[in-house]
Amino acid sequence: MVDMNVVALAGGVGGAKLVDGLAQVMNPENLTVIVNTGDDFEHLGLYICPDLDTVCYTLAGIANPATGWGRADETWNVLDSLSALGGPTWFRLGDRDLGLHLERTRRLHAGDTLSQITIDFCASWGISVKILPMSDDVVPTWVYTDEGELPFQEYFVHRQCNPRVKGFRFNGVEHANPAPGVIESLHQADLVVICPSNPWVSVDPILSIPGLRQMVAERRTLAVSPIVSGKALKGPAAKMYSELGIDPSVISVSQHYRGLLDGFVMDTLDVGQAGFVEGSGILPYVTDTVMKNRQDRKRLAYQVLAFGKKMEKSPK
Ligand code: FO1
Repeated sequence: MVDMNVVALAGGVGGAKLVDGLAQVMNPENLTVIVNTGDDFEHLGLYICPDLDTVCYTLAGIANPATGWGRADETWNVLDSLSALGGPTWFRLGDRDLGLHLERTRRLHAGDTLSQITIDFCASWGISVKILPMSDDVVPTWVYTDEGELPFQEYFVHRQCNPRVKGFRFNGVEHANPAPGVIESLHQADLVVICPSNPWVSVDPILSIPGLRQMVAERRTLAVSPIVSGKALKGPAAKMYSELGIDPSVISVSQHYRGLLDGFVMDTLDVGQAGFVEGSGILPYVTDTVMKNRQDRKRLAYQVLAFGKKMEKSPK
């Protein structure tokens, strides 16, 4: 078991996999996960928090293994009857998943905070790792595209990431407060791990909460690349880089987090770029970063922590 206090910054499926690995090799009380809430949106009158749910379902061992999001052993009776009435089915909500959205929405309407609801849901799921939303304020991500500005899930799911991106906006982020526990966890962090999540729409919203980028810069921090040999393992990260005129490489990702990183974990397929990363003052660590199963997650997490422990805090 590793005794460092670790804070992980995570978004969707890729981040949840590494968090699962970290939870397998650490004492749960030493691990805090700050989760992106920029993907959150209201749909069918329900308030849906996809990245919080993906991280929690994964840690609870009930995530759909095929998609990474939503529940395992799911049924679709509600969506089928909704469809028969002409309702929108582009965002697929399964019967078990809907139970969570109904209860979260009920409690939010009753005045509970997202962070308190998350604490209670994690207790119900037997998750002892601390899971914190980045903020209890609503900070929806909007995507500027060649077809105009789209709310995140409209771009990501309804339009299947097809529109060409021009930029992103985290609505209201400048007035958002870190959720309770976020500042304290970063103060106590021996290591901050930026998970292999989409830098643009999963990590940047977290870093854009006032004060958080500075706090991360002051900690010993490493990132695990979500890009392997120019491609994202899942989702539109590489496509976004290209559409923004940036080469979708591990160097680009390490530069995306410039000023924050002491170390950078990249895949063996990108070993040729390790020298460039090191030349920019960031210590590279090359290993197999593709997590095909829970054993891969555990192995990568162990390597990341061993690297983080050895990594010196470099002056930034
Ligand atoms: N992603 C999809 O591509 N299609 C879906 O129908 C879909 C439904 C869905 C339902 C609940 C949930 O928690 C996540 C869901 N996601 C779906 C993923 C969601 O779009 C996330 O924002 C992505 O995983 C990016 O983080």
